[in-house]
Amino acid sequence: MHIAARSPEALRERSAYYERIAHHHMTPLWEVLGALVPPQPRPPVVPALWRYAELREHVMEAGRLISAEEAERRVLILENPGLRGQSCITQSLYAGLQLILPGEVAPAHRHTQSALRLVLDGEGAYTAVDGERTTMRRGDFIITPAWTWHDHGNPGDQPVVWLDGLDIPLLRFLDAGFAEKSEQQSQQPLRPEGDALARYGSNMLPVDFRQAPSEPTRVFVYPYQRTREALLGIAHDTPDAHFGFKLRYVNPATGASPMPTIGAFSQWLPAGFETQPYRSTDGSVYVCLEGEGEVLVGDQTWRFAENDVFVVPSWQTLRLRAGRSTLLFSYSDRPVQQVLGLWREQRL
Ligand code: 1HN
Repeated sequence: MHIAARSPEALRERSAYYERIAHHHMTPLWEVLGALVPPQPRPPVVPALWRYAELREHVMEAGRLISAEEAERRVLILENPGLRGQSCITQSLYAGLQLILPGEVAPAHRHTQSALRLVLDGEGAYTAVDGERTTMRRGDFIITPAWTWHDHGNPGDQPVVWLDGLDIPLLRFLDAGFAEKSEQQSQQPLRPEGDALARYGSNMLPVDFRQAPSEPTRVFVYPYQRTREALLGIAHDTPDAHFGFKLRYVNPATGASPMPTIGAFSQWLPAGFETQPYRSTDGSVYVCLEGEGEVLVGDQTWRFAENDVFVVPSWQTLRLRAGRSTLLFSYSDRPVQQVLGLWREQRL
């Protein structure tokens, strides 16, 4: 419907009215309705890429400026250029690069924010989650579900760097954040390394085990070797036109995402493979674990290489081209959108 132009006098009258109602903390919906209920997502998030080769020296420099203990967590946050100052990479998710040097510990604490780690550089550190340690190896996907005690340590001889992914902005939005520090620097191991994976991650479960659907998985490490084996084991087949070969990480007891707020995925793109344009409502963070290629988001193109991180905003069209055969990890808030009945995708 065409709306007739208003006279300057009518517009002045309206402005004066807006000022009067502002004193009562009211504002007219009709001035903001289009922005509040857009016909499709209009994220303030912009596509962006971080090159690890350029970041590494800055991450290592943080190791000379502050200890892990003093920092509590020595992390450089990857801030979306469209959301500077907000500590987020998408509207719902956080990403950062964490460094732990030989001999250091990052003290035990817990919080209602859920975290994932993707090990990028160096070996020999560990993460402990609720009394069990796991050695961090490159490409390992490790989780610390909400309210689990966790600490990190590096008894090895190399600096270790991983990507942290958390649901910090989502919990901030919900005002549901709690945190506490442990009295202990490092958790006393209650079980030997590998216990959870043997018990809950071997295509079997303890005979009397029952789990509520929303509980996080007891498996807290998804070793890279197993991820690669799974992807290479299906790569003889015809690749999906939009994904290549893409698998999602699950809670093996339920088939749901490992944690209720963050979904995680790995995909294999054969050398030279190019995906068809695709978009979905879950803004996603990608990490290249192997290979190199090109990513096209909207009308922006970047080359990516190992350990590079890029972000694809909600509902923006994504195309990927692998140079060499390529393994990409990604994470998003998809399980939240799915449980609310909001998630949409479009294969173009
Ligand atoms: C946290 O606990 C870790 O445990 C990393 O390694 C990053 C960012 C904000 C709040 C807590 C960790 C974090 C964090």
